[in-house]
Amino acid sequence: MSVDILFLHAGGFNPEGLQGPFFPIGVIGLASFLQQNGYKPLIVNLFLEKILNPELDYKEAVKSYAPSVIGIDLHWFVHCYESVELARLCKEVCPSAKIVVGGLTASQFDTEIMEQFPFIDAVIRGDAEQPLLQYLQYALDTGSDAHHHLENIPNLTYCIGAGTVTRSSKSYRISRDELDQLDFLRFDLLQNWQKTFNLFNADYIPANESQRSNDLNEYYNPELPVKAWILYTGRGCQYKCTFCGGSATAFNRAFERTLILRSPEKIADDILRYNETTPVDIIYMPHSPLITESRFHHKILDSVASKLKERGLKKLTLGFIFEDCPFQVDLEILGRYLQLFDRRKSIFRLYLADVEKKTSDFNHFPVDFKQTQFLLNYLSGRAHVLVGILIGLPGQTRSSTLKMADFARDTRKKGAVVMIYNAELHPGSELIQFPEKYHIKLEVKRFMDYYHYLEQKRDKSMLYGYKANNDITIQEQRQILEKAITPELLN
Ligand code: B12
Repeated sequence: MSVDILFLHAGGFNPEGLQGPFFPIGVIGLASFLQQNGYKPLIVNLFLEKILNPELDYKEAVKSYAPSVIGIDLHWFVHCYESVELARLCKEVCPSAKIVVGGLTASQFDTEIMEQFPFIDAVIRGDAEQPLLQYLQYALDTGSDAHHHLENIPNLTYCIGAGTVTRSSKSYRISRDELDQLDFLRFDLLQNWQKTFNLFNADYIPANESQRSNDLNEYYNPELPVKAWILYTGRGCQYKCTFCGGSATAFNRAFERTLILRSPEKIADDILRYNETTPVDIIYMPHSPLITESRFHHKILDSVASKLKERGLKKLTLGFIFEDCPFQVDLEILGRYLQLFDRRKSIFRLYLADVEKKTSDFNHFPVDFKQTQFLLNYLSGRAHVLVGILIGLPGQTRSSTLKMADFARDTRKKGAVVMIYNAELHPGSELIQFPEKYHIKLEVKRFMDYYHYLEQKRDKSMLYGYKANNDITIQEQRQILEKAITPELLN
């Protein structure tokens, strides 16, 4: 089958290293947009394909689609090695196809990527809809003056011949109207789409501590009892958490803006579509009411409730996952969610950095620890709760770690699952941009640091990536906290 543009999600080049089974959900919207404009897109998740067919020859597979453009996502830093190696392979088997990468990480490191890897033809930074459409038109229109064309494509970083890297001066930011026209449920544009729902990230489902092993099949279960997928709510964030590569600061660098949300009606439509037309049991909701204003969420739920009423129904069969730092605690809106969705399936995954305001402020987490405890008491017995404690952050201390351990023990007694995470170093984050401000020493900084780190990795533990000038090491913090949540010590 030949296609105009083949979207590929990488996996399997370093099977023992860090994995990310999912492609960015925005790719479905992108593919739907290109199809609305008369082109033939296809999304292939090679990570999934390799699990379904361990004998799969990537070269043969890629060649068989005879694509004019190959779009590879490089959204999460965990794909810095995988996506580049896939691009290399694609150029080898389809030398005339244009290879373009995009996503958060690619946007942060566009120039370096173009300098290092001549087999990548372009990076699209930030919002990719219009730029990718124009790039596709350029790639299919062989008779044109290439240089002239490329200059006019917004958000594009490219190279002419072996020359210097150029960033087009035009920029594009998607509008709310355009965002509302994208269809994020076009699963028919995805190869083996039904099997996609059998992929899972052990961190999320089931609501348990994750077991990270080196077997790729750990990410796939043909009999998966609970299927989860992502609801598209918008792009970006208004908060400035120092470690986060999806913060307002990081988005500003990559997307030249902070937050854009879809309209509540469109989100409500999608909730109903997931409920009625897909095998999905739980939807993961970014921009949850823990970080986004209640007014927006009331509008979504008003719309869901009225659609349910038209159908003579009172509740959805879906559950939800909220995964956020609890910056807002509004029990009214949370209560409404728990009432309209199936609360027995629903999961709250809360991230906490410290018990002390001083440390939270230093890391720009506008969180009130008392409110968090209030929230946890409310949720106890009402939904599944996971609490992720971030360690290694600048400003954390031995004394605050000990207090955090008490908190972890209490939280666990209330029935929540507690996990401990290294605060990873994300491209574009405040920490990586301004290490001196946070008294940290970076161990990775450039794209090539991430690339080599991931190339050499032989386990699935998380990356930390810097040394903080704290009075306690990250290893000691982990020891203290793990001891506090070991089940035998609970009684
Ligand atoms: C929803 C979400 C998830 C969902 C997945 C959603 C999905 N499939 O898209 C789940 C829960 C599964 C998840 C998992 C992970 N996530 Co996450 N996630 C988010 C969250 C909350 C929102 C993402 C979002 O808004 N996307 C919308 C926009 C930005 O992306 P998009 O529309 O999908 O894609 C657009 C562009 O990126 C670009 N684009 C994307 N792909 C491509 C491809 C091509 C060819 C082109 C041209 C363009 C392009 O064009 C699209 C449309 O314009 C962000 C937080 C945040 N504030 O952003 C974290 C975030 C992106 N995740 C993060 C991380 C680290 C992870 C994990 C690696 C965690 C882990 N350590 O295991 C995993 C990896 C998952 C995987 N690959 O399997 C970090 C990323 C930092 C970084 N630079 O790497 C963030 C910033 C949050 C955080 N603090 O941890 N995540």
